[in-house]
Amino acid sequence: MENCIFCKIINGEIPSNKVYEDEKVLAFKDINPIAPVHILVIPKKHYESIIDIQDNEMEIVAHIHKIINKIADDMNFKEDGFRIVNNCGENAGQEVKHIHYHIIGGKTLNWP
Ligand code: IU
Repeated sequence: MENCIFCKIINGEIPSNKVYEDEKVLAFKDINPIAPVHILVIPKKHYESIIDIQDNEMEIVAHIHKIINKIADDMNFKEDGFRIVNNCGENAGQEVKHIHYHIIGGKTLNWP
């Protein structure tokens, strides 16, 4: 989508520190990490948020979670734990309007 920064990262117009890529998703390091490990997982197809993903397209969400599981394994997070965050819309403080799942870990995390 034009003017979407994450679409530009997917297209290679803007560089990123890639962690994983396949035909449906891209995972890359967050440019402003809030923990020792902070990775974003995004679908290559542009959706603003989960609200825009139709019932018959939910397979992509399962795929994203499968890749999150793989990355958690690669990072040795499965014993210590980690956090998955998906900010959806204004009240959640979603800044980038291309759905993304944060993988945050490598330290004890406070909540909220
Ligand atoms: P949020 O869930 O929309 O609040 O998070 C957006 C994240 O995208 C945030 O952690 C930014 O640091 C991150 N990010 C990035 O990694 N690369 C970019 O070019 C931009 C934002 I703009």
